[in-house]
Amino acid sequence: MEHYTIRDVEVFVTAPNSIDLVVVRVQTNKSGLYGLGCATFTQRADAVKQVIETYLKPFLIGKNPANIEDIWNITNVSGYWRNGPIVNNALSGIDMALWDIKGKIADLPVYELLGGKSRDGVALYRHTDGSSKEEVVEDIHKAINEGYQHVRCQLGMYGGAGTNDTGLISKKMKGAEGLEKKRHPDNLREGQYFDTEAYVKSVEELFKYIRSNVGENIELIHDIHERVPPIEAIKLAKKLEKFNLFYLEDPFPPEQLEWIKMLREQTSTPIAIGELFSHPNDWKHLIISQQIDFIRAHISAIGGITPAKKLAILGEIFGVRTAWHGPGDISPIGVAAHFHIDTSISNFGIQEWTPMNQELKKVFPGGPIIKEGYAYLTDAPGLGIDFCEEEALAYPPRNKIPEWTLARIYDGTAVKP
Ligand code: GCO
Ligand code: MG
Repeated sequence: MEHYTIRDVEVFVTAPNSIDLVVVRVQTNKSGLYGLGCATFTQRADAVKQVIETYLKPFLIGKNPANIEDIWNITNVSGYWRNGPIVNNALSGIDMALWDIKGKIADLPVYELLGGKSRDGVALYRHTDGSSKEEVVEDIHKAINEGYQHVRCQLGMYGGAGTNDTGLISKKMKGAEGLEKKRHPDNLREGQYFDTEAYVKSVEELFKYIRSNVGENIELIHDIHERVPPIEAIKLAKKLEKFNLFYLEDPFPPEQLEWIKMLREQTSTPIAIGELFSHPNDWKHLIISQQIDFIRAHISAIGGITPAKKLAILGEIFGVRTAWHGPGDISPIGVAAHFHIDTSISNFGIQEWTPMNQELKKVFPGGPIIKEGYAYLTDAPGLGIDFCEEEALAYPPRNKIPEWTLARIYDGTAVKP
């Protein structure tokens, strides 16, 4: 058996879709044999890069890339403090790259290393949105024509439309669906404002309109995005029960998961949570006590493929399916990693998919085939996707806090975004 060693670890931050993406490339002693990984924590991209370059790279050079499990565990404990999103993303970049290398050495796609195909295509959902219910239904019809059988439906993204282009809400503002938003105090501070109550009222209206205009033959998802007081989320979940959602996402933030017991007692609307999780204690109790139906982890924020496959297995044992987080702030390498796990596990639920622009496709050639609401992996070895450094240089990182995270409610109070 040929002996390989890690020769170099490189980190690139690029923004082909105007979102900072963190790419890791692990080079081996065999010329041309390298692995790619996603370490994208877009709101803290540079911090992740520093962790890899300063701490992980010197430690990894000379190591045998085959020992993925050991490398994950020893780098995870190497900082003593652990299970946070910045270091986990750094571990993820390395971890995915090592799985990519192992697949290339074996001349097998990663899903084969994970147990082979449990399905022939990965069912996807895409986002639909609009600033009126009519616009949302129009977008849903478009998605159906594209072949999607599952769609996420938001009215004005999270918390309802209503910010003017300066991000500041003027005093008396028409919210989604003509719902009056509350008047603000004077001297409003900067922020992305939304009105909790107007939002909750607008969502029931939205789903009533969707079901009466689109019917029952489409699976609907809605993301509360942890933006409302817990009791409001329970109220909303009960109101939405009659619309037969595929799942309702993030009713509560990770800091207030104890509310889920009350929610479970009052509604059977399927619940999905997890994109903000980074610590095993975030998901362990929730899954073991069957308090969620879908685990929505952001794979790089928990540390990559190695922990994600274990999380999927825990879910399988307790009847919880996967719905990995797949927004625009994950690189196509992370997306490919999703699909390899989705293709092989038995408890796959659904996969969030954010269509790629041409710039992304140039920077990340190869990858899965997306067709009529399904993703199909090729038989290319490893993760089956590449990275073009020259192209990436054309899209320098932004390195700034995205405005949408600076969420405030009508009186200026900062809230979870
Ligand atoms: C989703 C998410 C995203 C996040 C974003 C954070 O369900 O796709 O909620 O939209 O807000 O990924 O950076
Ligand atoms: Mg979400």
